[in-house]
Amino acid sequence: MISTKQVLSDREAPVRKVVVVLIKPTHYDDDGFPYRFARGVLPSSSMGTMYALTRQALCQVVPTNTAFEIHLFEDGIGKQAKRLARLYRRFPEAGTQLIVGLVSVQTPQFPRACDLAARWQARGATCVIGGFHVSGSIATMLDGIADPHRPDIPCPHQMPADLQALISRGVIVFHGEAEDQWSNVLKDILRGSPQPLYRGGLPDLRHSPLPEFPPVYCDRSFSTKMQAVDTGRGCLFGCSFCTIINVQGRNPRFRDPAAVVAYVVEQIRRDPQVSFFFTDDNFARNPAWERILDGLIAARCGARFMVQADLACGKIPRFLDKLAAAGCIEMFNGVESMNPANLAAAGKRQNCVADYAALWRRCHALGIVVHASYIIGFPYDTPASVARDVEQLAAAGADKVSFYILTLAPGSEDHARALAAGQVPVCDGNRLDSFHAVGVHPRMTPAEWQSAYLSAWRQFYCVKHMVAALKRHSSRRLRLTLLFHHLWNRWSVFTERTHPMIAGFYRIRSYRDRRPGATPLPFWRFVLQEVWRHLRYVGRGFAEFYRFQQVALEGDCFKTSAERQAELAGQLRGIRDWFHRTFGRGMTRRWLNNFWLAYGRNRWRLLFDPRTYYRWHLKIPPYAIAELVYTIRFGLMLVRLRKVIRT
Ligand code: B12
Ligand code: SF4
Repeated sequence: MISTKQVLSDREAPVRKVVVVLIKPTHYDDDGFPYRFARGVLPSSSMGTMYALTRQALCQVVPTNTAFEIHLFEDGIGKQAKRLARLYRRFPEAGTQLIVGLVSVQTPQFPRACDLAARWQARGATCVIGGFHVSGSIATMLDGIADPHRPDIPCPHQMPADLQALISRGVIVFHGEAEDQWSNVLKDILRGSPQPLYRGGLPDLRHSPLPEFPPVYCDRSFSTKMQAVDTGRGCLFGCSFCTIINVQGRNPRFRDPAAVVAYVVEQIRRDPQVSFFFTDDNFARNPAWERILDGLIAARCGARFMVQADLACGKIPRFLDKLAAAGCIEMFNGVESMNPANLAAAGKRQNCVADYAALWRRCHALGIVVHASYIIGFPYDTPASVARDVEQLAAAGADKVSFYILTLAPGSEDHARALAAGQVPVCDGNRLDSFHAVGVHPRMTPAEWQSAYLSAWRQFYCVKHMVAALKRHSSRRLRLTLLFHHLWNRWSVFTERTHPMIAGFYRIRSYRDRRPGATPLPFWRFVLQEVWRHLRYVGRGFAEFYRFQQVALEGDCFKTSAERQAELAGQLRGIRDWFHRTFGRGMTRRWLNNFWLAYGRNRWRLLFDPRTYYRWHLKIPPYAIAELVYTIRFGLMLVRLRKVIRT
């Protein structure tokens, strides 16, 4: 335990070193454990940006005779959380001024960020919090939205209570973007006279630094070599559930296109396997899109990237062709709903459902994977309408769909209106993570709403739709990538029971790190839960592996399999056929999967009524041998394809 006296005396020592710790908080699961994984998926562009800005600012504001250190940590990644805990124990440190930045805190992460701030304050740190929760809440609850196209958005003009509580605890609240103001905040902290609230506003991005990632941050912490970077911010549309327009504005601002191209080329020179995610919410409406794409085409750097764009982007002359020529492999489209009445209610007027199929066919022809987002919980949604929409999405040509639950996020027009009407559900932000049904829906109970969401994932990621999506693409590399994404989505939702955009690889739970105030959990119960969780991993691992094999084989991911599929269709027809299927040139899993499913359906009857069901048991050995042979053959195929898989 550190005493207050010690913290104070360490603070009073002359400052010889400044340590800035940037932390991206995670959020808590329903049992109060932080969502934390052995490996994450993507390095955070917000962390990269804040690192670059902090390095630049400290060079300006720290006196020359004072050293400085910057540390970056993802609270949601096991290895980094351990390093963070080690660093935490180092403080208070005599002669060191400690500043902790809680970075890119979204609404679900806000409770965790508050807990982290309290812990670090106890070690003598000055804490600053920024990100979408703070900026969105202040925009709609304190400042109010002045937008002639969206008049009469109500605003109480009061500092939101959760932020006021933080300020009164001495945490500095940062509203807006850090580019122009962060150095002033650091200067004030070093002088010992920080303000409680800073406003970064909407800076001109043309010459602001691009993200930088120190090697120690990326070191074996992420499973992909994808770098997230924004080439612009803001969106010109006006969807009522969206926070982005109220935080980043409706006049898109953009980075210098030449700087973006030079950045991409430099990153590829350093590591040819790197790919990019341009995180702009609407790349198609970045006024500099054409200059960026032309630059990438001219650079011939072999860039591969994904973008987000609206569903009317196909109407922009040259956009799709140039996108593909520059190396786009995936486009994320905000479909949100297939029901025009829902789209009208959400103010999403740019989406025309009848045009989706044609746009997506063009994407497929250009070798771009179509990733759609679909939100469940609009006023006209019912479980049946959602199921119909999912079929429609698959038929229109969506290769991947990310499903979300409609969430009243602070900072959105919907939230502001609900607040004025006294209809904001009582819930802490932790559950506003877009995969928990929170609040009241006019046509679904909370349980129906949650189950419509889970059913949508199950329905879209069935073997039939996954195979159809793979077959739309002529490039085998793209088919394999898509296959892994499908597998990833299934694993995150059904095994990790979270959202693919939050999940990482292999969940880690620590008994000691729980949300303050969570229901007490005896240690023996925790151990039992952990044992069950790992047994589940094994069971689900097998199930997904066999499903994965079937999709890979039927989706023509391997050269030899396609032409033999038809031959091996139907049920097993005797010993010769078994040899042919097990050791022959072609492979298909349908007959094996059908057998195991039928076997599983008999459940306990197979044990308790062996006389009637003995035939089933007799059938097991040939199927089991075939299974073993398939596993080996499939493993060898993957080894042969390891280069493609690695990229
Ligand atoms: C890319 C992205 C993702 C990527 C992240 C990729 C990556 N690792 O970088 C992925 C797909 C993983 C993702 C996931 C999710 N996302 Co997201 N995401 C975005 C998106 C489109 C861009 C984020 C970004 O990189 N911005 C660029 C950086 C530089 O901006 P920034 O983070 O805002 O930081 C600036 C300021 O906020 C400020 N600032 C931030 N932190 C700090 C700290 C200090 C100390 C200071 C001084 C300043 C400061 O200065 C920064 C520089 O200007 C935003 C929308 C948007 N336009 O920002 C949504 C957004 C942030 N996501 C959102 C959501 C809801 C989620 C998910 C919960 C969705 C889900 N169910 O899975 C998850 C949560 C994941 C997680 N644990 O963080 C919401 C948040 C809403 C809210 N009110 O909190 C947003 C706003 C989108 C929306 N629809 O409204 N997301
Ligand atoms: S198109 Fe996307 S980013 Fe733009 S306002 Fe609508 S939801 Fe927000």
